[in-house]
This record gives sequence, structure tokens and C-alpha cells, in this order.
Amino acid sequence: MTNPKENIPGAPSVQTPKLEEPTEPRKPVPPKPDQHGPELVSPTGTPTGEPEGSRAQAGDYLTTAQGGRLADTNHSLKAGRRGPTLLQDHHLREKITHFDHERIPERVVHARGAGAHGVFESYGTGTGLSKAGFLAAGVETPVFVRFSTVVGSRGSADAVRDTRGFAVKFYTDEGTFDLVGNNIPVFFIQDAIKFPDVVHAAKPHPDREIPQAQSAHDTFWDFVSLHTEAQAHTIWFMADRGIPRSFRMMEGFGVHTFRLINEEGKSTLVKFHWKPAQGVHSLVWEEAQIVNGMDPDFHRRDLADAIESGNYPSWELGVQVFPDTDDEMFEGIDLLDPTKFVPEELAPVQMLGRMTLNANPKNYFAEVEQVAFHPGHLVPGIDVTNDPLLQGRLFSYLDTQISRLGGPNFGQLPINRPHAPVNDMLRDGMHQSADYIGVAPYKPNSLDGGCPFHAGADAGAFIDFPQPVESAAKVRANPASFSDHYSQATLFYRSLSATEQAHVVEAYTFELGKCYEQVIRERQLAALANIDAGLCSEVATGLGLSAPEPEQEPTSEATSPAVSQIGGTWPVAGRVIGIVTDAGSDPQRVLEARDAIAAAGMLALLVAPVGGTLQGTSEPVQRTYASARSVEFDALLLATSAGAGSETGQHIPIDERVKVMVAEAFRHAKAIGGWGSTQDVLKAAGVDVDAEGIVQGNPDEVVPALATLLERHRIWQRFATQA
Ligand code: HDE
Repeated sequence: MTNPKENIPGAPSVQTPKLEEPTEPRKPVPPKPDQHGPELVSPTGTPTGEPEGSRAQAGDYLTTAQGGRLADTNHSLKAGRRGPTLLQDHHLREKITHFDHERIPERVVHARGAGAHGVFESYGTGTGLSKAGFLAAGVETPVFVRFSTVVGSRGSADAVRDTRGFAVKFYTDEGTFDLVGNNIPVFFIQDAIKFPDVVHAAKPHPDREIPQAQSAHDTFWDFVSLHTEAQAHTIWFMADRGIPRSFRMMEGFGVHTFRLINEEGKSTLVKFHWKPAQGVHSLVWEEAQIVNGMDPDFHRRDLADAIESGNYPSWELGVQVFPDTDDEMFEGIDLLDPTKFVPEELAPVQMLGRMTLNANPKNYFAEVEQVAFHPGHLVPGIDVTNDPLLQGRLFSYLDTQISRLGGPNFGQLPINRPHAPVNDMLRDGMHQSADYIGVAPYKPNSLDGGCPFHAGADAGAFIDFPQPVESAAKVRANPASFSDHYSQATLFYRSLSATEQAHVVEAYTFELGKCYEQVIRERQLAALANIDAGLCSEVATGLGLSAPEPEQEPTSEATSPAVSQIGGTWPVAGRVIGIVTDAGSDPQRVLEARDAIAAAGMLALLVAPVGGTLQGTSEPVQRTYASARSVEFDALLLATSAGAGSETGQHIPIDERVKVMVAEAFRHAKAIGGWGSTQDVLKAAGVDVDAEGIVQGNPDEVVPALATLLERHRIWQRFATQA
């Protein structure tokens, strides 16, 4: 797939470097308007005032790492033109040694990620709940967000079936707050001690290291069918949430119950939610599979392109609020059990502010790879609960950065530097780069005048909430309520529309069909029987097995319509429409349609038989028949003349690749519009011209009609099962 960056309509124009190597010194290519790096603060958190670009890549001439100017980086120093190479070539050794150590260990989970900078603007509605300064009315806080898949390696594809990470770093005036969440509100396990087990099961098999970034294999289903507390999470990512359309179209969840503390010291229990302005949308499974082959960077590219073209994605941050009672229960749901969520119908989400992502990273390694999140990065007014999963995470994240980022000073990396002043007594260690003063990094001291001093709550200190601790014997055991493994999987499944349920059936059938061990398939069917008899029997039919009887019947009829992704209408800004042209297309109408699409805040990409410019114009095309595939478009606009009843009177055969594009778009329930020979092209692709979601007419009619259809994301009626 070609990279559209240079000519994304709406993107600020970019000065591209000349292709030949310049002979005169000149400034490096500046960052593009959509990119910026971390704020220039010192390791101790104070603004450096350094001009942009003074840290690295400055000056006209190539230098060594020590700043010595270099005359030649293209040839190693040899004894004569034919060698051998001399050991004294310190530049060669510096260059190769640095290269040899360019890679760092990838994250053990969430290795594959994409990031962006942005800002969080608080509404001030949370001040009664929390004294956190960044939640006060009108406060703007810089943020950095990293979205990720969980299981795959750093180079794996984006559109795999998996949970997505949704980690946000708020650089607040009171220190850094990290909200390290996922796009699914429940988790696999209840206790941190099980995390290595679930991750080992989900990762590729140790003997052949297959499959990459997939849960469709024996070890995963072996574990989740035995450790049935994982069933509640598993059904969420067997559903459409496991294959998001875009990072921009995902909800985010803090998962655990957190505690907010207000100025009066009152504690309230909350669950954090991110609600995307773009709506919550997913791919369909076949589409996701094609995406992974055509464009493994689909989600990363989508995020960067949206920001580059000024289509800034945004989310509202909200909380579900629960009274802090002794039993930590709400409507029968144990708030300490991270495999349970609280339906929004029982506790509506109250909005606290909006996050907008408005800048791409300048350097992926320095920012997206080196950013280090930690649920223990808290600010006054936000505290943790005793959720046993969260308690374990409070240990794990700090620990993992030490091996991943090579020592305990990762907080000094530009992307991790707090924007609040840092005045610690931590010293030395690998990669220390802070310019510390004073002789007494210990407390109490008199030599540094007793500095730095402790702060009290009145001076903004974080005061741990004095939650009483139960007087009990030490045990390795769960509360009784944790043994309910099925009720919420049932609730989730029954809350989905028929179309979404059909996708869940297909996903289980596909994944279990990829297992080799019959016993694992049967054991998972037994788990499905406890969730829903209909689900179990449909999956069993697909596998050619008989459906087992449930060990326990679901007792509740409860549903939560809010978990379904179908039914609402959403803004169409940022949606992508492919305009398919050919040699006989009317350029006037094509450009009229393109402008109308842009005016509606959407992105039009011109697809032509070959590259270059649109026939008869100087307008660049973004895709060719060879590089385009339906999956990167939310809708198609057929501006073709090819077909039996050619517009121009001259017969142009319909290209096979156009037929594939149209057939796929139709199969994936996408809106299709057009004029000219649209009918011929649809028929040639085997598409029913009278089907729902097909609109024909001039651009001024078709574009608004497509936009209206896109508000619902897909033409749901096209799926065999009605929504
Ligand atoms: Fe994580 N998790 N996790 N996790 N997690 C990591 O930290 C861990 C859990 C989540 O973009 C690691 O820096 C344990 C729940 C995200 O950099 C590691 C347990 C949730 C990211 C780690 C959990 C998450 C991570 C790997 C069970 C959703 C990516 C690299 C107790 C609420 C952050 C790293 C990024 C990353 C441990 C469970 C979300 C090893 C032990 C629940 C979004 O520390």
C-alpha cells in the first residue's frame, strides 16, 4: 500500500528534501507541523528553555558522539585501498558498537504500540470527588498516549484479534499521573500472581514459536478453559471489540476500581472510562485478516494520518461513581474483582474532561518505545484500592522498566520527565543524567540545611488514604464472590445485537477450530454451555461436536444495552472514502465529490488504474488499482465509466481488481455510492444493485447520502442476521 502522507488532502504542506545529496551544509529537515517531541524539561523537572532541536541533530556538520566533526562516514580506515581495516578506526568502532546495541528488550506484553501527544482539558465536574489539581475547572494538562496490542511482538500486525492497551500519561503540575487501561472493562484474571500464566499461555508455543499475535491456539484455550475466571474477558475480545476499526474508535477503561479523595478527605470509589467522540467501531473479521496482509501498520497509520490531516481524535474521560462502603460492593457486584464490570445502566458515566490528541511523535523510539507507564504514578486526590490485580501491578511496572530501559533512571528520559519540579534523593545508577547539587542526599541532614523538606497535605503532598485494614489471618484465598466466573460473560453476550452475537459465534468457531487438541475444544464448549446454551450449540455445530449440558444455568436475565456497538449514530469526521476512477471518469464530478467529502470533514482518496494524476487534471491520485484494497475505505464512491453502458460511449472493460474491491466492500457491509457506470460495476462484482446502502446520483446527492449511512458505521442489514 502506498504511503499517502505527502498528499493527504487537508494535511499541511510539507517541504520534502531533495533526492540528491546536498553539497552545502544546511539545517536538518524540520519536524512536520503535526509532530512534536516531549516538552523540554530537565531531569529534575524544570523547564530548560533550550531551543527546539538543541539536544540532538544540531549544527551543520556530522560529528561523532563526542561532538568531533567527521570528514568521512562512508569508508572505514584501511591500510591501502584493498585493506585490511585498521583497529584504530575509532569512528568505525563507535558507529558499529552503537548500532550493535540499538535494540532494547521489547515489552513482555503490549510490545506493539502507537503513540501521540495531546492535551486534557478538565470540565471541573470532578472537583467534588477529587482534589487532583488537573481535574479543576479549565485546567489544561499535556498528555502522551500509547495504544497497543497485548500479545504480539513489536513488529506484529495491528489488526489482530486481541485486547488493546490504552495508556495515558498526564504531565500534571503535581507530578505525573498514569492511567494505564485497556479497551475492555474486565480482565482475564483476578490476582496478579496469575499474570505470568495467562501471558505464557497466550504467547506463541515455546517449541516452534507459533502463532504470532494470536489467541487461536492450544495453549491459550487450554488455560482459559481450565482457569474459568478468564471467560468473562475472553468473550469481550471474541466479540467485535477484539478487532477495533481504529485506535480512535475505541473506548478505554481503567478496569480496576480506584479511589478518589476530595478536599474534605472523603473517599469515593470510581471506575474510569474513556468515551471516543468518534464512536466505538470495529472491523469485520475477514476485513481484519486482509488488513493484516495489506497494511500491518493499519492502526498506527490511521492515528498518524488523522492527526497529520488535522482530524484530531478526542475522548471524554468519565467515572462511574460508587459509595465507599465497607463491603466494597455495588448492586451485588464486587468492586474489587477485576473480572467484573458495572453496567452503565446501573451507574452512569459522569464526564470529567476531554482529551484531544493533536501531535504525532517526532521519534518513535525516543517517545513510543521509551515511554514508561506505571499505575503507581498517582497524584494527590487519586488512590488505589485493594483489588489484588492492581496491587500486583503496582510492583510490576517499575520492575519491568529496569530491565527494559536499562536501569532505574528511566524517569529522566525526555518522554518520562515529570513537568512538576523533581527534588528527590535518588542518586547514581545506570544512565544518570541529572545535574544534582548538594552534598547530603539523605534525610535527616544538616549539611544541606535539612533540605529538601517533607510537604504536608496543605503543600500538595500525596497522603495515602487511611483505609482500615481487615484484621484477618494471612491466606492465599479469594473472597467468595470471586468464584462467580460466568454471570457477566452471560450478561455481556445477551446484551449484544444478533449481528454481534453471530460474530462472537464465528470467532469462537474459528479460534477453537485452530486448536489441535480435541479435549481443549470440548472443555471450552463446556465453559460456553455455562455462558449461553445457544452460543454453545452454534459453536459446537461449527466444530462438528455435540453441545454439552451446562454445569450451571445462568440465573439472571440482566442485560446492559450500553455494551452493544450497534444502534447509535456518530460523527463521520475522519472517515475515509475511496473514489474509484478510470480512464473515462468525468474529472469535474470526481473533484466535486472530493471537495464535498472534505467539506464534511472526511478524507477522500482517489483510486486510479495507474499512478500519477487524475485523468485530464493535475490532481495527484493516492492509490492505484494495484495498491488499493477495499479495507482501507469506510465507503466506496464509483466514478467509473467502465462497463456495458459506458458514459463516454467507448467501451472500457471493468478491471478485475475493481470487482474485488466492490465485492469486498459490499460483503463487509460498507456503503457504496456512485454515478456513471455504477450499476454495471456492481453487477459485474455480483452485488445486488437494489440492496440497502447503495446510493446513486450526482455528487451533490451521493456524498451527503454516504455521510448519513456512515453515521451508523456499516449497513448492518446486509449481514445475514439482522441487528
Ligand atoms: Fe499490564 N503490564 N499488567 N495490564 N499493561 C505492562 O509494563 C502487568 C494489566 C497495560 O503502553 C508491562 O511497561 C501485570 C491490566 C497496558 O507502555 C508489565 C498485570 C491492564 C500496558 C505489565 C497486568 C494492563 C501494560 C509490560 C497483572 C488494564 C502497556 C511493559 C497484575 C487495566 C503500557 C510495561 C505501555 C504493560 C504487567 C495487568 C494494561 C510487565 C503484572 C489489568 C496498557 O509491567
